[in-house]
Amino acid sequence: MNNPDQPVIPEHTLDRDCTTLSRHVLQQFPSFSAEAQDISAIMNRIALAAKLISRRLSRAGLMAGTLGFTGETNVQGESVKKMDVYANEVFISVFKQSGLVCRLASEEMEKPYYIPENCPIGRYTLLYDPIDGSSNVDINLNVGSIFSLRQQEGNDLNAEARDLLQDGHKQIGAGYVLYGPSTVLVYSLGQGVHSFILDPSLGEFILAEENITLPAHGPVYSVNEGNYWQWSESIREYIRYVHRHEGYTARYSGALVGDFHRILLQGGVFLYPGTVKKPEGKLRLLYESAPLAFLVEQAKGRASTGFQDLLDIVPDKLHARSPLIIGSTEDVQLVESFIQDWTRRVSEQTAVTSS
Ligand code: AHM
Ligand code: MG
Repeated sequence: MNNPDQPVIPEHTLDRDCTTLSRHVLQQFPSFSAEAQDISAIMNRIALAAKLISRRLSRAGLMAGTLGFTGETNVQGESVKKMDVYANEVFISVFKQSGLVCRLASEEMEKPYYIPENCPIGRYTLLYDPIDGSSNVDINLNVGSIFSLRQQEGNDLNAEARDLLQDGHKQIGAGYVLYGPSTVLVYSLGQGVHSFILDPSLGEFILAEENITLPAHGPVYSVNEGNYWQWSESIREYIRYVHRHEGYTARYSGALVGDFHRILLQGGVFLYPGTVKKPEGKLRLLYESAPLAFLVEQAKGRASTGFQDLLDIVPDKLHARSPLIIGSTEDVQLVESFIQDWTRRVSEQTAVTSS
């Protein structure tokens, strides 16, 4: 019962406002260890990068030098946008002189970027896609940033970062930032998936939802159907199946982070399959697909290439690509069944023809 002599304090609101990202990260660890402090500091720097990028995006149409292309092409052969360059540099800047992260690797840089003053104290590598879905920047639609944290192994700083060529289970943590009507940060350190909303008046990410879990099935399928003509028959069969059955609805924004966020909260499946000419698909494993696979598994969903769990894939190079099917367990399984049935039928047919 309330004590009439005490002021009435809106406890719930205050507790909520005080559950900031850094406090939440520290709560993920059993003790206030050096590791806990390091990871909490790393997450704080990522949050700072997110705030800087969010601020620039919100003024993009008003400031000079924010919209459009630079005229350069990145290591992927894609045209670079001014916002890609800015966001890539923001991540580098926030980690300089931090003693936290020795090495950064991003979609926009051919080779990993070493920060000598942070090594060897900082034994982590941060992999990131600074602006995911950057074709949306110029039309004021949602974009994102994706990140993945790995332990740095070995001291061979000048080589090809071969220690990063390991499966997705090796990630210590992963997450993304969605720059939409509000700026949302979602992360996992292997103990559930948690989301935070940026409160611009406080300049803090405040807890929105803890331990997010996906339903086993959802109505949404999210795929670029303009690629229909390039797909193998297995994906076409799946698409014809959803067209002919009640209960499915299509949603596709052109930015993986936004499309994945919808699936995470409401269930369903996102797919970016390979094509006949490019069986590895478009999305990059280490800083796009694997971090989201890490999150989806923590949220009781699944991520697959069609043949195996995405987290089991070992990339052969830093910018390796992989097909991605990600979302609710039953929906991912349905897509896999089309791919695997078709592959089995083709190999049986080939066996008959060649015998
Ligand atoms: P980007 O990181 O260079 O922006 O490319 C990745 C994006 C994803 O966000 C999105 O799912 C996909 O590319 C869209 O590609 P497409 O236009 O072929 O559908
Ligand atoms: Mg991307």
